[in-house]
Amino acid sequence: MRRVLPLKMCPDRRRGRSDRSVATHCLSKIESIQLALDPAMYKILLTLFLPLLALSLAQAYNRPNVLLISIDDLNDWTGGLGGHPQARTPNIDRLAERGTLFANAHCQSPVCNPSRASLMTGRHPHTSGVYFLGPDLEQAPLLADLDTLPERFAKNGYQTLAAGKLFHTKDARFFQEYGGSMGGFGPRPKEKISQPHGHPLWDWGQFPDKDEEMPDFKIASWAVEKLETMPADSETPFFMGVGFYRPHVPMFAPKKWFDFFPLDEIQLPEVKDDDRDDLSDYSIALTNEEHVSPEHEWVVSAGQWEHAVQSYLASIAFADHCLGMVLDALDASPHRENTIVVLFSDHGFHLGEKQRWAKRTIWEDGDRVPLIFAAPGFPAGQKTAKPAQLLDIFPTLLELTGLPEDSTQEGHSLVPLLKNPQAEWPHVSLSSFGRGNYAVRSEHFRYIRYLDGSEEFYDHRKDPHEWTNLAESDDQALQATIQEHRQHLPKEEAEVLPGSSTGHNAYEAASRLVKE
Ligand SMILES: [Ca+2]
Ligand SMILES: [Ca+2]
Repeated sequence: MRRVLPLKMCPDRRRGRSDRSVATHCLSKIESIQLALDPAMYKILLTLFLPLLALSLAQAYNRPNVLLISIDDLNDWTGGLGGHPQARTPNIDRLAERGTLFANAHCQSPVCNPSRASLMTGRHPHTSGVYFLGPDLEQAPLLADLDTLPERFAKNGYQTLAAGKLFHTKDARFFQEYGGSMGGFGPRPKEKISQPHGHPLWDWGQFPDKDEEMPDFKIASWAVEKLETMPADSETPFFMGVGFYRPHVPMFAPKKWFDFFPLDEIQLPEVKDDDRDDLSDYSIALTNEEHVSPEHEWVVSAGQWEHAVQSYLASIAFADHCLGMVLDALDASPHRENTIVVLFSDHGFHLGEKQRWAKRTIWEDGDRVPLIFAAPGFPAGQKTAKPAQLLDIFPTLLELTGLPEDSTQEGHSLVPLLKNPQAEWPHVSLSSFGRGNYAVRSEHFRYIRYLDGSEEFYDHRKDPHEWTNLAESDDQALQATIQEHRQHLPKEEAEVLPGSSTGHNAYEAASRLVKE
């Protein structure tokens, strides 16, 4: 007599076939066994295994698609996060209305490469040693052999495809199908528009003429076409990545996006002139020396502050429009009811706050990011202030899609918060910028400890701009709270893997202030 294999043991599963095709295949095998068995024995076997088979088939057929959308260098200037009163993000806001907005979400590193390497592998920078713009995750010994997020889904029967920037570079390595970067950071004019000196990408203004010339428009159009043409009754669910490049510099967008923000009506970020007086020399050096972004003093004296803020707002509005194209296509497609949508940015961005520009700080302006999960079957229109991390995305998606749990992941599944945004949540968010420099963000506080031992502590209930450093407060209750936050600092820290980058240079420059 031949033995009937439970579905989990069906050998076809090991040949990389989708759950759905495996289930169908196993069903046909069971049917063929009927012919070889005594009818009574067949009935007993059927009674034993049919419920299991039915469950497995239902799981395979119902496994949801994943649409993972990234917006590069977008800080909290969105409707739901309230980072800037003039931010225009109707599509980010409508996505938030469909799911849960994590209003206290933070990157693990305020630079593209380490942030995305961490998100895509589920490992902190202090585990991998990838703290800065280099090395690439494939050059990091601890990351090289791990599944990245799309690879894990591919191994579990998903069709994976992407266009634009999901990883820091070379996305084609990690997706089965890659539509291209479509021109990446986009076309540039023959001469710079606003910042004549400095890094070639550092510029802002109205350019080019039409949306159709923008890479993000092409990336959105690629996704629209895929959503329109992928059959709903496909055997395999999809994992689609859509990575937008704006508002990353150059902060260029066509004129019509600037017209929403007349220059003479621009509201500048709230900045306190003496904000840096309560910071350590190390803190200031790490976040300013050797950086490629323009100096705040130059931006102000050149009369460019309003124009740069306008350009960032216009770039966000344009990226949001491209997001809207994709959401419209999803809604018009048969995939709407069976697709989990996740939206994130890889880190924050300063536009003059703490007298500086761009990323590369572990303050709220450098770390806070939009993070939205809209998953079928979960409550909509929710917002939570519990601390969330970008490296929570990986385990959350495993749980939402019913893929096997991965205990090596360093993040936490956010599913309890998708069910109840007020759920008990013992976790904090941890960010770093170089070995020894960490920020611990809890529901109400940010604690920072730098390599030289200097500390900062901010109470977000009273001080959303992090103007008042309370680290040396005499208040005993507050000191006890600070001590609680210190407990979350990593106990083990990987060495900084070598590379050539702004982060490496700033870290090196600040190290002169560390006493032996
Ligand atoms: Ca970025
Ligand atoms: Ca201050």
